[in-house]
Amino acid sequence: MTRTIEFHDLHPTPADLAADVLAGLRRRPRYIPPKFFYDAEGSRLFDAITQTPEYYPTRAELSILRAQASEIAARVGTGSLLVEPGGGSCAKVRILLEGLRPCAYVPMDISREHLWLAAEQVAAEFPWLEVHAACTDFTRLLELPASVPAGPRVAFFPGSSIGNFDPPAAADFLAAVAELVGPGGFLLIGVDLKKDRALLDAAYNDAAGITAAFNRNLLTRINRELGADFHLAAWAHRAFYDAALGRIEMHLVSERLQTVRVAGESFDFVAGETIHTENSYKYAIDEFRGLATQAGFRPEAVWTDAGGLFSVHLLRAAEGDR
Ligand code: AVJ
Repeated sequence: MTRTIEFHDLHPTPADLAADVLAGLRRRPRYIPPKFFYDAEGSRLFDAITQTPEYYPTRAELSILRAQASEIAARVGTGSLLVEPGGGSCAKVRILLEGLRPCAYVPMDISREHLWLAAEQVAAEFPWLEVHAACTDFTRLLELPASVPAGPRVAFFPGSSIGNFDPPAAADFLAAVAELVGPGGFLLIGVDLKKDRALLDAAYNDAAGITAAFNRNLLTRINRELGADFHLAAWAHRAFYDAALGRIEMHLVSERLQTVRVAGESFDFVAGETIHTENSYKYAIDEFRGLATQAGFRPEAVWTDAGGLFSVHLLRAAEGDR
């Protein structure tokens, strides 16, 4: 029997919660990056969000991937090296594996335990598949493990995670992916579409309050890990679509004048003051194609779900005519 799974610790150093939270609370407006949502409870709450009736992106993207799996395989071909930045749970890629028959699958994620468990399950489920799980920050995309096999490269970036970057940073990220896959390489990427504000607002304000719990869990995490004293009852969830900026903004709102201690430092909040915790940009199809083209990709195909809520783009890195 051949060995079908390898684990690689590339840049396993976790992001520095203390430094980023303190810097984010000192500035105005206050901002804590969304990557810190995902402790064990935050990851559980995010999974629960994807099950709410209001949060359509996950269901819509899965329906597109299922409907187009053979079309995607026909366009991309078999035997490629399939790389998934941030592919911590390896869930959506399962839909593509039989069709794509990649020479190897490389999920990359900063959350080592989560990644290794998920990678092991994929390797067990697809015994023919060579898996190289790379524990790394996906901003360090270009350093793949040395032992990954050579092959035409395909990157997979589902979930509209691209929406967490502001457009210039999204273009930089796409340019790095273009470099990673090389000329002629592919990117299959899920992108949430601009749409009616009511649907967007509802998706980030589910009636069961799971998104609110997900947002507020950030404060629980900071209390636990940084010895802070955020009083949860005095903080409210707020999420709204800003049509001019084309993004959902999530905030935590201070409901009264209060002082909070975080890692030995004091922060005063007036009533109504917010901590901005997430942006989630939405893109019309042509708008996203423009961004991708700027970053060195050519649009190859795009698919949407029956409701026209979500898009999956197949892009191909330009061959030297940038
Ligand atoms: C994981 C970034 C795609 O922006 O929709 C869901 C995260 N935040 N509900 C998104 C999220 C609140 C999600 N992404």
